[in-house]
This record gives sequence, structure tokens and C-alpha cells, in this order.
Amino acid sequence: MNTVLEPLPATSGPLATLPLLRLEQAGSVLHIRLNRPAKRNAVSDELLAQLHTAFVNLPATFRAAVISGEGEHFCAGLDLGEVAERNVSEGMQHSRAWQACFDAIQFGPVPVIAVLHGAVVGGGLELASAAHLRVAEASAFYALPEGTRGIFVGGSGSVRISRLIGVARMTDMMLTGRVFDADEGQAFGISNYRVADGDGLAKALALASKIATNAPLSNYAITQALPRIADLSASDGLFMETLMSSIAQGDDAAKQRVRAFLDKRADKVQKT
Ligand code: 1HE
Repeated sequence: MNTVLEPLPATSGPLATLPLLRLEQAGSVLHIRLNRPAKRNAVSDELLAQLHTAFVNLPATFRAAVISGEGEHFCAGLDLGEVAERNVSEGMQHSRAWQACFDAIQFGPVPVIAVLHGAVVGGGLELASAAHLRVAEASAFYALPEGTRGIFVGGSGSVRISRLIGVARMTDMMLTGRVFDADEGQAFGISNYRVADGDGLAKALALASKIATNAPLSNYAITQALPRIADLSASDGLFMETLMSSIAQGDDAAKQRVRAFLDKRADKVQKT
């Protein structure tokens, strides 16, 4: 597996001019690093716009993406310096822009893995919850200080974070300012993998490289259909599952992979 990171070539179109992000590639995996460490990667309007631009312009050569944060923290959430002057209408547009960006991550063309370390707070946790998988280092901590700041989640956290950890835990975090550490985050379902400090990126790249070898249509079905089916009634969900599975198994990639197993050319499932 190729997990050596290289800078993106200057010819990478709209991705070549996003100074608040650092973009690198490892084979077919794109690594997007929030690059505003002096402000703890707080999400300003400009950073949000650049993140959105990156995810809606992913070159088709990438099969998976990893998102991480430069410096001591993954992300300190909303840039509080930009909040004070917004009126209600501007606040609505702002929240919709966050939701559009995070929809572009969750419902974009490739699986996305977030590497979490240090502060993963407010909008930072909303961003993390838009990824499909999360790898947390020991230093990670999670908080939703919106309650104490007199605001509310506006970047889809009420939908995505509550689905990860449950409404009751999210209510506790928002009402009391409760902070969870990496082990609690792992136990409560925020992270899928919990690793030592400094190991998060390598783990995420290894996972992304493996995911990138799956059939693209399977990955797409997993990331697009599963969350939508979870939003449906059981009956509608089962019908969508039938549609999705028949589309996936009708694809040439499925036929080749099943044939490879039957011909003993593909790996067996191994107990780890
Ligand atoms: C910021 C921000 C920010 C840091 N907006 N500037 N988010 C919060 O309520 C979290 C606020 N931040 C913190 O609690 C702490 O900064 C951290 C725990 C994340 C990191 O602490 P530390 O000691 O490493 O850094 P610091 O010294 O507090 O901050 C360094 C600089 O970053 C400092 O600026 P400087 O000019 O004085 O150097 C901080 O002001 C700046 N900074 N965090 C703006 N968030 C779509 S709705 C989402 C709603 C939310 O996200 S609410 C949660 C907001």
C-alpha cells in the first residue's frame, strides 16, 4: 500500500489555490489538512469555503480522503471572531453554508476518514461527524461549548452528532459543557479507532488505502445508502436496500470479485 504523502501537483485545478488547507496525496488517497494552527484551525468563512471547494472538486483519480488538523488541535470549531456582527438572516445563511460543506463531505464521491487529536470542539466535532470514519489519538477531547457561548450547533451537529452519540449525551455536552476524553469518545461511538498520539494519520492513511481498493460502486453504496436508509421507515429502507444491492451486484466489479473468490484468487476473511 502506498502511504507516502506527496504534495498535489500545481496542475490540480481548483485544489491548487486553497491556502488554508494543505493538500497531499498518497496514491489514490487525498489528504486534506486544516492549516490554520495559530487559530487552532477555527473555521472561518474562508476556511469553510476552501473546504467546500476541495470536496466539490475532488479529482476522479482519488478513491478515498483523509482529513486532519495542523498543530496541537484538530479543530476549535466556529471562528468566534466572526460571530458577533451577524444578524438573524446572515446567521441562517451561515448555518446553511456549513451544512452544504459538510453534506459535500458526507455525500461526496469518496469515503472520508477524519484524524482527531487535541480539541475536537463545536464545529470541529460537527466536521468530524460528517466523515465516514474517525481515528482518534489519545490527546483528543470532545466538547460542544455552544450552550456556554449563547449559541446553538449550526453545522449539522444536531443531526450528525446526535446520531453518533445519542440525543441524551449531546444534550449533556451542550447544557453542561461536559468534555469527553478519547477513551470516552471511543466508548460512546465518536471514534471508530483509538490510537496513540502521533499514530492517527498513519492509521487513517492505511485504512483509506485499503478502502480505496474496494469496488467504487460498493464504497458509494455504503457511504450514500446506509445513512439514508437509517433515515427511512423499515419498509422503505428495505426497499432501498433491495435496489442498492441489486445495482451493486450487477456491476462488473462485483462479478469479477466474486469470481476471484470462487477461483481461490481472493483473500479469505481472516480472524484478526
Ligand atoms: C479561536 C478559537 C475559535 C481558538 N475562534 N479564535 N469554539 C470554542 O468555543 C472553542 C474555543 N477555543 C478554546 O477553547 C481553546 O482555544 C482550545 C481548547 C481550542 C485551544 O486552547 P489553546 O490553549 O491551545 O489555544 P488558545 O490560546 O486558547 O488559542 C490560540 C489562539 O486561537 C487565540 O488567538 P490569539 O490571537 O490570542 O493567539 C484564540 O483566540 C484563537 N482561537 N479557538 C476564534 N473557536 C456552525 S456552528 C458551530 C458552533 C461552534 O463551533 S461553537 C464552539 C466554538
